[in-house]
Amino acid sequence: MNRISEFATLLDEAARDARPVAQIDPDGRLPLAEAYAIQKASIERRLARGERRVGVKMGFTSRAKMVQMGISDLIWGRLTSGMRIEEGGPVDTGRFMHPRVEPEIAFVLGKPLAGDVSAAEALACVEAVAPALEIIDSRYRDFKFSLTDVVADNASSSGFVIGPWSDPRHDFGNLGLTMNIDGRAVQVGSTAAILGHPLRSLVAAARLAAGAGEPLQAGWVVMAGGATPAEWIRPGNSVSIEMERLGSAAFQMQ
Ligand code: OOG
Ligand code: MG
Repeated sequence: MNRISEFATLLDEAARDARPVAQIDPDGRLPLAEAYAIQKASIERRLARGERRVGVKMGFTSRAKMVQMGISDLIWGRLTSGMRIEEGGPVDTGRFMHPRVEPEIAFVLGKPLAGDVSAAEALACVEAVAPALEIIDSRYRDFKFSLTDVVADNASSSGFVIGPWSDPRHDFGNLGLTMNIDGRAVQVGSTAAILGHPLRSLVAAARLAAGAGEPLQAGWVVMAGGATPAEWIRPGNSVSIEMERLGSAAFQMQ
């Protein structure tokens, strides 16, 4: 087995069994392209188990997240059907190691979108936008990683919850939001924290996904990235995001 499939298997099994592993590249020696190849190979193992590819997630698109995790490069990961959590529904905590949650905005595409596009071209391909929550659960011990570690680990993605879809023609570039745990607002922010406007995250997703030979497809979801720092979550927590005009999304940690 070569290094790529070896690390892909390690990370996929860590996620599947909810058992954290040591960092694979603590000193950041691995080429970034190899880290993305590991990510791709680990997602292929999920697809081989019957999950479907449903979109892309962006990471470190806000300063708050970059500062929290000490990484200042934009990264992306692959979303599969197994990561989708029903809005309002219970989430089995046993599938996580040390989960965190962050408030995001999600796009669903009505048309394929690829390459170097303008914000206007990207917007024309968006069918709808929605408030969303992402559950991240790094496969590395103590949630510690280098840039290449987290890229190989599919940008820590573990679950995502999407609220009601809205018409994207009303500007969503500066919508106030709160993230609540057990009825208490634990983070307050705005969609403007995501690269100044979340559409910029979609533009980057179109470029990066096409560059990897996997252009964004009609029907795919794109998660724009956390607007605030992430918060730890535990069994029993009730978690929600409330976004100005777009409404709310929630889940319950069982
Ligand atoms: C990496 C994932 C970053 C975001 O929205 O910025 C991310 C991590 O923080 O573990 O999902
Ligand atoms: Mg995120």
